[in-house]
Amino acid sequence: MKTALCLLTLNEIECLNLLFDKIPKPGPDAGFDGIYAIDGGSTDGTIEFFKERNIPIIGQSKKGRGQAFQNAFNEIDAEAFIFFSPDGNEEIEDIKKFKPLLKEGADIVIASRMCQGAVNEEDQDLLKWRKWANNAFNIFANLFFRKKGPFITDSINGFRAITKNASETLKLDAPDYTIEYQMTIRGFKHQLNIVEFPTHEGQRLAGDTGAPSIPTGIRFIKRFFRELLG
Ligand SMILES: Nc1nc2c(ncn2[C@@H]2O[C@H](COP(=O)(O)OP(=O)(O)OP(=O)(O)O)[C@@H](O)[C@H]2O)c(=O)[nH]1
Ligand SMILES: [Mg+2]
Repeated sequence: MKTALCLLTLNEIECLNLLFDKIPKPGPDAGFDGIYAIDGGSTDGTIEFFKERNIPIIGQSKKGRGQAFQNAFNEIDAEAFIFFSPDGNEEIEDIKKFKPLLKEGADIVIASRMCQGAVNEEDQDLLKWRKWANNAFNIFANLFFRKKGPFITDSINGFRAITKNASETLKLDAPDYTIEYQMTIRGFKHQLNIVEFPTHEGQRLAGDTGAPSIPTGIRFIKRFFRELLG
């Protein structure tokens, strides 16, 4: 199964300098066959970083993380896509866990920060606002859209994979950070086979978040109702 590792970047040079060399080279042991960057218009040297390493770069004429997913589906020749954010949140060691599950028949594979054996970046904190909000969005997705299959614990996480076939079925069009939520909800609606494994979420290594909590939370609420009414 020809699988593409898609690095999603918007001004991530500081983090790339810290972690890129830890990402394995494509091959059977790595769990992917090609590596690509989908870049949202970086101006901090991220693009030059990829060019120096001969990583194919897919640019974006339209802004947004969701748009980056759509560009990956449209422009990369692969049977499956693994999405990876190179900022420290996601465990490089887990990249190889997706392909075997896809080959076993999963349509979507999610690295979960919420299931047994997983770690969320807020687990050390007393007040886990983001985790609680994510759990609330997650429960609503399961409650309103899941028709069969197991309860999904992390319908929002970006560290995930999807087959080309599933991406075509779901016709995803969320332009922003709600793309994963839309993918999981539509996966439920189409009764796709969604599989999770536990992961450890790390802290962002450097740079700034592109997803401030309150505006992003409002987008999630709007996304939920659009999927419910649409
Ligand atoms: N291609 C592309 N990537 C983006 C865009 N917006 C954000 N990203 C990348 O998506 C990943 C996740 O974004 P973050 O800003 O880290 O969001 P987050 O993980 O919710 O927030 P943090 O807690 O700060 O890590 C990062 O690798 C970003 O560089 C975009 O418009 N296009
Ligand atoms: Mg992040």
